[in-house]
Amino acid sequence: MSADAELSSILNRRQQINEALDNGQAVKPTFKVVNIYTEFHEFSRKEIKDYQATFSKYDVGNDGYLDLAELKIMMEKLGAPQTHLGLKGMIAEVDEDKDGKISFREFLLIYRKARAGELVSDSGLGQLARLTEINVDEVGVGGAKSFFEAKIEQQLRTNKFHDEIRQEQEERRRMEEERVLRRQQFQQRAAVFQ
Ligand SMILES: [Ca+2]
Ligand SMILES: [Ca+2]
Repeated sequence: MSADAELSSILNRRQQINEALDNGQAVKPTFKVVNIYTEFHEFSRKEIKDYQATFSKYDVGNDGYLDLAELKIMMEKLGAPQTHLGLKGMIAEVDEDKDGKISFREFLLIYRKARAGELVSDSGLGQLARLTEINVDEVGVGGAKSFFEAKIEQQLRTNKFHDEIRQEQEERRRMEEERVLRRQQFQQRAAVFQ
């Protein structure tokens, strides 16, 4: 859903609630509105739009889900056909609500896992992520692989960078504690001589 569509759906819902309340009707709780952009903060808006375009392209039935048949065709089109069991396994790996199909949110989980280095590169989902992440026609499958590995490496470097910052903060905190302790010891010794 685009940001505009998301906003208008929220506003519509609010309007419905207001009208229902005006008419003295009970308001049924709706499902939680999940903001994709907030939940997947590691992706830029552009990246999420690109993933959305990929998702829509293969959601041929246009119902907002990739079902097994659509995923099968998708993997064939990407040049990485999977067995029936393989396809079921791919869905199960991200099917958090267990409805047997992949919602857009679950689709994003694939890329989250891929970037965190949590997917085996040659597994079904690993191939899906790699082959859709970039334009394979432009760089070829080999280029796609190295591009994707570079992306994972970049992510790991970012994590390492954060680790280093944490370590530095920890080190500073420890030194400050030692400084306080030394001053206390000094003051105690000084008190003895007073
Ligand atoms: Ca569908
Ligand atoms: Ca699902």
